[in-house]
Amino acid sequence: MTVKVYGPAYASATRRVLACFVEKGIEFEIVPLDLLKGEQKNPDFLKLQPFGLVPVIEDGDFTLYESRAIIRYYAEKYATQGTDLLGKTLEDRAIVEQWLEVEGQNYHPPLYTLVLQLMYYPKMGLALDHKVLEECEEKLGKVLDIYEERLSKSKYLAGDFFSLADLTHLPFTYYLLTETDKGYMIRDRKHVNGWWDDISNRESWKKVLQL
Ligand SMILES: N[C@@H](CCC(=O)N[C@@H](CS)C(=O)NCC(=O)O)C(=O)O
Repeated sequence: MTVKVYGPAYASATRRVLACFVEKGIEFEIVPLDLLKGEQKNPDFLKLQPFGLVPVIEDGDFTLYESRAIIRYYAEKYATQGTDLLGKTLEDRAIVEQWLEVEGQNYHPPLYTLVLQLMYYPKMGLALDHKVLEECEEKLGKVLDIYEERLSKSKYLAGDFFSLADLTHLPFTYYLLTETDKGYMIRDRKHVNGWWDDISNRESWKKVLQL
């Protein structure tokens, strides 16, 4: 069955879901929403996603929001179809979960603020808060030092296999490299840089960027 993804396809959290769908070979149809017009706050959409954010999926009569919950669900639902994104054992799965949590709790918050300020503030005519930017860069740098150590020992975050733990990093790291002047945070760390080149060159991610 074709899964409906309420988008737009360029939104970073939507891209997380689409990368998972392409890896798993899941058929999907994008239902575009105009975020600039605020369509995500329309009463009909709020019935699907009460926080007024994309993405949301509709799979038959099953509805789910929160991109990380969606990718976990489909990686499990189609465990034997397409790329295995969870590993083979319960322990593999636990390590995948560990790094998914690290991404959500440690990596994403400072990265989100950096990207928000550096990418969107100028377009919105807002002044940058340099103190906040410095704090976020310091926090993200400490997280990336831990990644560097980890990736010096294993090819991917959860082990020697590409998994949801890596995939979840794609959308916002992409912005850091393409929309800010902070790309050196990735490029100057040898193992993080090699890992990024590997995961961002996957066919799935290239396809998502074209959607
Ligand atoms: N934690 C949510 C975040 C979703 C999110 O922030 N979506 C953004 C697009 S990437 C959005 O809908 N922004 C519109 C708005 O803030 O009104 C997820 O991962 O699904």
